[in-house]
Amino acid sequence: MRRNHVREKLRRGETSIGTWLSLPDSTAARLMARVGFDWLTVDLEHSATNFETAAASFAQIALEGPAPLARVPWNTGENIKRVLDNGAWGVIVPMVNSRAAAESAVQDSRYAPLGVRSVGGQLHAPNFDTDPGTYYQRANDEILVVLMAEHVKSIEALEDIAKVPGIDAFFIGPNDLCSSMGLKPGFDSDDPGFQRALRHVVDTARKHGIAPGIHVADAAMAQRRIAEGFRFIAVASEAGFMLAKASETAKTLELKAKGPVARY
Ligand code: 3PY
Ligand code: MG
Repeated sequence: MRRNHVREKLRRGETSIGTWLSLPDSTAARLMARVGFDWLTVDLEHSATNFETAAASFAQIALEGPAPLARVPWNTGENIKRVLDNGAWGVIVPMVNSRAAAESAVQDSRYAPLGVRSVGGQLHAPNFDTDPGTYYQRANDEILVVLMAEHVKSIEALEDIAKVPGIDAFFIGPNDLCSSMGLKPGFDSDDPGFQRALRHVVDTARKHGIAPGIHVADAAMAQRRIAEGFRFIAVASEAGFMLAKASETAKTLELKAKGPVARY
């Protein structure tokens, strides 16, 4: 059975860099899987992607080498079970704002005796290049569990959340975090409260042996966040990269845009 290189890297304290897949398209997943990122996260929270398209994307990604991860639409057992059973190597769970929410996300991601994940599915084992029996035995050691800290409530509860065993990384969603603080959504803010929240996540995560993570807009911001101690970094998204390059080209050719484009 293949090892989850992202979980291994994070456990060694190394940095792991990936990106987001926002488009419901397994062909885009295949192409992005050859660029060099450690992992690709299929976003089922803010996209049109359904479980079927996600499963096709997980397969393409796993075949090319990176770890296929899934951001689930919400923290429920159904969502977590379906992405894992369809071949994701890990889950990124949005808006985990309490210890109880963290416990349920971890439990839903692990088979007994560590959790309550139900046994079944066809596509998990092939994505780890193994048979179902081996997968059921070893999945608890390989599945990556990332909880999102993207609300002031999560920042306030983080010390308590971090005590839940089995969390691999905390991942800051800067847009939602800004929004929950009454700030304009964005990847960064000069607001002292926002800056304090980021430091608190890095310090709390480190103290508990959890990797601190964050979504960034571009390579320069990724380098800055790595220097600040973040270890699990998502850079933009395939849609963001496509639009950024297309906009730059259109601008050079003095074509008129309809408006600014989204970056993730
Ligand atoms: C946010 O910025 O809120 C996110 O969820 C990024 O992934
Ligand atoms: Mg968010």
